Amino acid sequence: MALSQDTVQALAQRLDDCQQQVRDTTKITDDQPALDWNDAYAIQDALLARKLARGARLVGFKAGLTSRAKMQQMGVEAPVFGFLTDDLALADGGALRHAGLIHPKVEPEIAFVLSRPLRGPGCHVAAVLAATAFVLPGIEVIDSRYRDFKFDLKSVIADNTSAAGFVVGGTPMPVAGLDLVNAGVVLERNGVPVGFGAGAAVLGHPAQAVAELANHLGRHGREIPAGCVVLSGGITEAVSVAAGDSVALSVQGLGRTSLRLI
Ligand code: OOG
Ligand code: MG
Repeated sequence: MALSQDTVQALAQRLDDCQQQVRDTTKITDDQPALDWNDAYAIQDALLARKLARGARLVGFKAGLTSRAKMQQMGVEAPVFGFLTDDLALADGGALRHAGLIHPKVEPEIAFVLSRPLRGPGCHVAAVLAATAFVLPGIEVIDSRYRDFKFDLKSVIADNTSAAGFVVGGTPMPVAGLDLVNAGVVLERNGVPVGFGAGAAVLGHPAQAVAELANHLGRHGREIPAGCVVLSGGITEAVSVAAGDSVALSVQGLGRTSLRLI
């Protein structure tokens, strides 16, 4: 760790305030060039602690920047991991206030829910599939707290990987017999298809992102608990949304989910 505990807390407060007050900020690595990976995740942990202290509950985890399309769009080269709290969860078809967000985008994902906890190191695709209760289509809303949605990997980790909301579909499917690699994905905005892909876009198989999350948490002595939601990462580029937009996702074999910006 290159930063003091006080600096970690102050940076978490800065990002938390930006989210609550709906304003952006410069990347934290601009002021703290020495910030290391442990600092970045320590700031994310401090952000989670602040939310839990306000009464939020941890309901899941997310992997991000797991597809080439996302890595190229954001100009970064490796996956990142974040947390999901209950205040981010929308009901299927639910609405999110655009005025409560800075510059939101949506992305199509495959969500996993585990029947057994998973802990790395050594977690792999088959172990994830064996521990998966069901999968669902998921739309993630991301809203970087950084100006113009521009960041480096350490800054975006500290900012809980831009997490701002999510919805998952209502029909859970067990993974046995599903082809998550070839599963076609169509993202629609206002009825117009705007993103296309297949599950393989995420690290060759979306369960690989869950395995890497388990390995990441294992390095910090933690696990993915049974029953929580895991978003495996955007399959296509993220798409900007405005107030009044409706967004729908269909994933072959998994059905549809949708949300609205009001
Ligand atoms: C970082 C979060 C990326 C994903 O699914 O790739 C992410 C960002 O692009 O703002 O959630
Ligand atoms: Mg995402």
